[in-house]
Amino acid sequence: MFIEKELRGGLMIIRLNRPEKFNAFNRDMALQLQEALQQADKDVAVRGVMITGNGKAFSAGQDLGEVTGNNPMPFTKILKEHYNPIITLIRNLQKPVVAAVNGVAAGAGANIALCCDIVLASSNASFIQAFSKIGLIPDSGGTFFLPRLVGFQRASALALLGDKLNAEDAERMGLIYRVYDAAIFEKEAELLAQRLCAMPTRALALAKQALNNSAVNNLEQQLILEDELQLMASQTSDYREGVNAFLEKREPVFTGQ
Ligand code: LHQ
Repeated sequence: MFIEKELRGGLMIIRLNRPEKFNAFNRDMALQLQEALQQADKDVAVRGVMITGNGKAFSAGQDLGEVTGNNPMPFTKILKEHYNPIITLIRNLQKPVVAAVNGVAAGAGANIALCCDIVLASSNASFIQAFSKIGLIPDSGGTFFLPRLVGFQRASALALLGDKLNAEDAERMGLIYRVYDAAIFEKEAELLAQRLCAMPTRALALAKQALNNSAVNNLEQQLILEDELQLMASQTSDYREGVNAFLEKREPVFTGQ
């Protein structure tokens, strides 16, 4: 299997598993990742997802062996059937998705990480919009997320130059949420992801939906959407539990419902 799944409590840990190829994506790996994300979305026992890489890298993006040689896979097939569904699945997943970037994240590998709800990185990690170095343009949502994360100027520079950005610089420019020293990274990333799993899952999903739409809505549309989604949040049992726990001066116990 090119994707490993492990359920720890409410957290589904998804590990990209082609370490000898720096977790570069071939078709099977892309389809297996889609399947794992779909399963995480459906399974009520799953309250959050963490994606990380086995070995030294997070992911080196597209397996360039698959697009070269005698029988190369057509580009549009790769985007339509591999990467675009992965990005859409992550953004629409009704649970928080954390990217735990353990090493280099390049090309589509970088952009899969950057579309996650919270991006954490090891001090060993780096981010490369490697596309321009081989004559391509950023895909897998790169041209959508990059300018929204770091502003147009930095997005342009990263996309055009394809420079390697280390984790500290990525954190400083707001590309990612947080970098941890490599020695404590795995533990801290899981702690944060587990924390999310104990939170009001429905409300997190609704917040995610609002943020997704904020990229395209104007203020008036966004205020209307917040009104609709807040009403839905207020009808969850986790909302009642949150308020009761506050009034009773105790810690809330959220069930995700
Ligand atoms: C790889 C790869 C790789 C195969 C490392 N493929 N083997 C969409 C539409 C359609 C087509 C094209 O793509 C896309 C989306 C994209 O993602 S385009 C961007 C594709 N990715 C790249 O261009 C990155 C290529 N890789 C690199 O630049 C370097 O390998 C990085 C910077 C990631 C790591 O460098 P190093 O730390 O020096 O490691 P390395 O280069 O020695 O790689 C380790 C092994 O992994 C090595 O295998 P080997 O058998 O020689 O030890 C590499 O061949 C293999 N590998 N990336 N994308």
